[in-house]
Amino acid sequence: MSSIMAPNVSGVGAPGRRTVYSMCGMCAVRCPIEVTVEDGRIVWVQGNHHDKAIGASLCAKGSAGLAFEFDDERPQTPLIRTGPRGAGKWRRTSWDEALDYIADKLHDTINTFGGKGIMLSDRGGLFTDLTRTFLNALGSPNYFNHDAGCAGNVHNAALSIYGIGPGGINYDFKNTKHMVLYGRNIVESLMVKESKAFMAALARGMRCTYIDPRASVTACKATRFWQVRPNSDYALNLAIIHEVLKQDAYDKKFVDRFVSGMDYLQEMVRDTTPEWQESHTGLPAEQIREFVKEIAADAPQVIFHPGWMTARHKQSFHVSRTALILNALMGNIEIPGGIILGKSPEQYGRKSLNQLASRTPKPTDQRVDGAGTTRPQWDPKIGMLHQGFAAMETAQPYGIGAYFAYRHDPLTGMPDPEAAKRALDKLKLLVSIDVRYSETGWFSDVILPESTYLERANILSQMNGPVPVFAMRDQAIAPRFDSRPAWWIFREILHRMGIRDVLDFETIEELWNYQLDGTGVTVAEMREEGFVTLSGSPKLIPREELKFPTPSGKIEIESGILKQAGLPSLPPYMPKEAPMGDRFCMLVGRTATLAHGQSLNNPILNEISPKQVLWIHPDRAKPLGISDGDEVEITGGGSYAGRMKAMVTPWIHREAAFMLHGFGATVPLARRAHGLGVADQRLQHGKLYEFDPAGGGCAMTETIVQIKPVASKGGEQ
Ligand SMILES: Nc1nc2c(c(=O)[nH]1)N[C@H]1C(S)=C(S)[C@@H](COP(=O)(O)OP(=O)(O)OC[C@H]3O[C@@H](n4cnc5c(=O)[nH]c(N)nc54)[C@H](O)[C@@H]3O)O[C@H]1N2
Ligand SMILES: Nc1nc2c(c(=O)[nH]1)N[C@H]1C(S)=C(S)[C@@H](COP(=O)(O)OP(=O)(O)OC[C@H]3O[C@@H](n4cnc5c(=O)[nH]c(N)nc54)[C@H](O)[C@@H]3O)O[C@H]1N2
Ligand code: SF4
Ligand SMILES: [Mo]
Repeated sequence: MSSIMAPNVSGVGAPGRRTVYSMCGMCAVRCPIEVTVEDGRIVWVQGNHHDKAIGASLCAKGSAGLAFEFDDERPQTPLIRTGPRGAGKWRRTSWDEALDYIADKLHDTINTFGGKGIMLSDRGGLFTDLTRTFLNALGSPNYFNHDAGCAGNVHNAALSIYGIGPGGINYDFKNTKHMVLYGRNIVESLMVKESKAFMAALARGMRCTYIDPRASVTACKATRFWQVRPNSDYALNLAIIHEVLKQDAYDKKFVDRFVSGMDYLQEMVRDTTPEWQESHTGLPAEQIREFVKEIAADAPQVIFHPGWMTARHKQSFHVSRTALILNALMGNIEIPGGIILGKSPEQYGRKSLNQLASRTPKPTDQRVDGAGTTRPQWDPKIGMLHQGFAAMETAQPYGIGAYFAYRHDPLTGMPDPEAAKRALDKLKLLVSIDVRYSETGWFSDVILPESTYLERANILSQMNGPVPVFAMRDQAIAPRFDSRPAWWIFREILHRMGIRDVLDFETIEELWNYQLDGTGVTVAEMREEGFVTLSGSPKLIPREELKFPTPSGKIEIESGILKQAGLPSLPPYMPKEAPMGDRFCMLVGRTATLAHGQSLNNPILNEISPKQVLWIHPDRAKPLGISDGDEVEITGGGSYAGRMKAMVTPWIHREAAFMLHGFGATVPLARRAHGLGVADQRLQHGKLYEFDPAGGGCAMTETIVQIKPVASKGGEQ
C-alpha cells in the first residue's frame, strides 16, 4: 500500500551541504533553529540567526538534540501491548497493523459512546489545528491540552479579565523599569529569547522583584527577593493593591477609561492592609509600602508577570488575576516597557493561515469536562484534563472509550499517576504518540513512534505576537527508524475511519500550500529563513482604539463569566496552615538542563544535570536529625516513598521542601533515567482531582509530604 510509505520532504538525504531552518523540539518552547546538513547527516544545530532575538543561541537541552537523535533507546517501530497494561510486554508491528488495530477500537468506541467518547490531549501551542481537526472529524469536542498541570489558571484568569489568553500577552523587556515575578523562574525554567531579553534588561538597570519561598537562580539575579510563605502570593497581591490604591499610585486616566469594577476592588481590598498580610506571607508591612513607592516611581513601565506554571494551589487563579489587575492599575498596556497585546495578521492588513479545522464541522456535543458550558470559566479550547480522567472512571457526564496522548505524558505531567491509571484502565483504547518511551506510553495499548523534530515536518504555525509570524518546522534528515510525522499518522487513522476529505494531503508541501493559500506567502519564502514576519515593525494600538475582547470591552475586575459560574471575582484569601514537625509543603520546579520528564534519558543531559536533592530549612531539619547531605525518605500519603539527599539551606522557606520535577521514571527501556530519583507526581497523592475551582489547574503545591532521615548505616552520632 503506497500510502504507508514514510513521507519524506523532497531534498532530504540529498548529497551536498545545505541549511534547513526549523524549530527546536527538545522542549515545548520551540525556538527557531538552523540545521546544517551534509550528505544527509546533521553536522551542526544552532539558533536561527535570522531571528535577532535568539541569534545563534540555544539552551543546553536544544544543544543536546543530536544526542537524542542518535540515541537508540526510543521506540523504533509501532508497538502493540501483549500483556496487561503497564506490564511492559510488547510486540513490534507494522504501521498497517497498528493503525488497523486503532481503527477497530475506535469503531467499537463510537458504537458504544458515540464520537464524543474519543479524547485526545497534546502539548498545546502551535500545532493544535491538526489535533482539533482530527477529533472534530471523528465527532468529538474532547480536545485537551496539558494546561490542567501547567498554565490553566493563568490562562483562564487572563480570559476572565482581559478577554485574552496569556499567549496574547507580551512583555516589552527592552523598556521595562521593574519586573515583578511570582515564582516565574525566568532564567532556569526558560525560553531562550526571554531569558536573553531578561538578562539584557537587568544589565541595563531594570529592577526585578522576585517572589518565591525558595531562592532560585532568578532570585539571585533579582534586585529584591521576597521569601514568602508557600502559596501565599494572593494575600500579598491583595495587600499590594490595597497600598497602591491608598498611595494613589495608579493610572487614574487609564483606569477610568479601560477598567470596570473599581468600586468592587476598593471594597474587596479595604481591609487587606500591609499589616494584615504579614502573618499570611511573612513579609514585614513596611517592605510592602516601600515597594509600592518604588513601583509608583517606575510606573507605568512596571510589569506584574501573571506566571506560567500556575497549577499550584486552589487560589492560583486569583494570584494571576490580581497580578493582571495590578498591570491595569499601572496603566502599562500597549505602551513601551509594558504589556504588548498579540496582533493577528488581519490587524496588519494581512490574512491568517487557513485552518484545517474549517474542513470539518464542529461537533455539537458538550465537552465532557463542562468547559464553556457547566463550567463557563474554563476555556473549552484548552479543557481541564483531570475531568476527562474523571469521566473515564465514572462515565459521567458520559463515558470515554478511547484516548490519544499525543506529545503529552500525563502519567508524568499530572499529579497522582496511580489515580490516573485507574481511570485509564477503563478505556477500550489508549494510544501514545511519542518520540521516546514515556510513562504513559508504557501503560498504553499502542505506542506510535513519531519521527523526531529533526526527522519530520509539522503543519505551519501562526504566532500572533506584537508582530504576527508564520513559522515552519521543516525536515532536516530522514528518520532513523520506522517512525512517521503526526500529520501523516492522523491522516491515516481518519482514512481508516472512512474520512478521506479532511486531511486529504499526499505531502506536507500540499498541506502547507493549503494553509498558505491567499496569504501572499509561499512555501519557498517560508523556507528561506524558516519564518515570515507579516509586518516590518510592531505597531501599538493607539489609546483611542484600545478595546478588550470582554463582554464590556473593558478590563473586567468583576467578571461576568465568573458571576455566571457562581464564583466571586475576588474571594477572601484562604489562610494556609503551617505544616509542623515532619510535615512540609512540597514545592517543585525545573532546572535549566532538563525539560520535564522527557530529557533525563538523554545521554548528555543525564550526565550534566544536577542530582535531585531535597531543599529543607536548617531550623526544620535539625529537630528531625537531618544534616546537609543526609539521605531522607519522603512520603506523600500514598504507598509511594522516595529517597534522596537533603540540602539543608536557609534559602527555602521553613514550611516548604523543594525538589526538581522530571525524575523517578519507571520505564526499563530508557535505562539512563530508569529508577533515577524521585517522581514528585507520585508524592502528590490524591491531587489528581483537587483543583482550583475558578481556573481548573491542579493544586500540586498543596501537597504535604512527610520527611524523615533514613537510618544511616553507621547510625547517627
Ligand atoms: N508533579 C508535577 N507535575 C507537573 C509539573 C511538575 O513540575 N510537577 N509540571 C507541569 C508542567 S509546567 C507541564 S508543562 C507539564 C508537562 O507535561 P508534558 O507536556 O506531558 O511533558 P513534556 O515532557 O513536555 O512532554 C510530554 C511528552 O512529549 C514527548 N515528546 C517530545 N517531543 C515530541 C515530539 O516531537 N513528538 C511527539 N509525538 N512527542 C514528543 C516527550 O517524550 C514526552 O513524553 O507537566 C506538568 N505537571
Ligand atoms: N529548562 C527548562 N525550562 C522550561 C521548562 C523545562 O521543563 N525546563 N518548561 C517550560 C514550561 S512548560 C513551563 S510551565 C515553565 C515554568 O516556568 P516557572 O513557572 O517559572 O517555573 P517552575 O520551575 O514551575 O517554578 C518556579 C518556582 O516557583 C516556585 N514556587 C512554588 N510555589 C510557589 C508559590 O506558591 N509562590 C511563589 N511565588 N513561588 C512558588 C518554586 O519554588 C520554583 O522556584 O518553564 C518552561 N521552561
Ligand atoms: S528552550 Fe532550549 S530546548 Fe526549548 S526549544 Fe529553545 S533551545 Fe530547544
Ligand atoms: Mo508548563
